[in-house]
Amino acid sequence: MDDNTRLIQLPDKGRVLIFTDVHGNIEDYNKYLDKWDSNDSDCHIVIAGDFIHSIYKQDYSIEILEDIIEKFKKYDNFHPLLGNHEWSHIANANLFKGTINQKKDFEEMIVERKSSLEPYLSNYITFFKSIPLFVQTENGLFISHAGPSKKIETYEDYEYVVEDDDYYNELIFSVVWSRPEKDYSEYDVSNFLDIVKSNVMVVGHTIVDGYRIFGKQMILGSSFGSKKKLYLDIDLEKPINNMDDLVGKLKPLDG
Ligand SMILES: [Mn+2]
Repeated sequence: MDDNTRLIQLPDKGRVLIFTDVHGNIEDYNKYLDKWDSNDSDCHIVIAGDFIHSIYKQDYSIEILEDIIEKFKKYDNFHPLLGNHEWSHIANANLFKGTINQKKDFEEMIVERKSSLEPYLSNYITFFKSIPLFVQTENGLFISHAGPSKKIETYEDYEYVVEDDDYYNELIFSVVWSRPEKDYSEYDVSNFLDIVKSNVMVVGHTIVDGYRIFGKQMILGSSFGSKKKLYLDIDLEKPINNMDDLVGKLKPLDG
């Protein structure tokens, strides 16, 4: 499979930092970014989706998004992934947290800050369409915002998700929305990892305090909803063969 924008493949060289779900929290965002050496091209950083949409009054989603757009253009070692909150704008799909329509709130915030919705929203959507869904590392790790999707049953299904540019089908919906237990089992995680030929995977999306292990999957809690905020700091030259190898790479945001 060729490298394209939906799948980033990292070689067995250097280091990768992974954090997720900052949801407009610029304090956490800046602290994670401070841990990254942008000028070292072998030092990668993965933001595993849902960097926009806060339910709090102090919502810095636009500031974070514009910083991510700038860094994505500037650095080849900067990898923001598509989450369901970014996807909601591509698909023009309302997204509710309780009674709050976060897609609509975000659009209203654009108007407030910029005094018009366009061309800003269209530019943001173009950006969301340009970012990857997955990062896979040579040393055994697969990174995604959510999932795996149970609808990916074969390598051909996976190839279709990676190479297609349609954002409106059920398959993409399930890739950015699927949650453990409700939408997939530990067996489904193993089956997906066999298809993509990785050893373990890491996702965000579902709120956990710090992290949770679900079979061969780690659910990471880096910011939103997590009291114990954690990120991963991985040496790409050492193999990640199992969950113990991955758990050993967890670090606290503060400390
Ligand atoms: Mn999510």
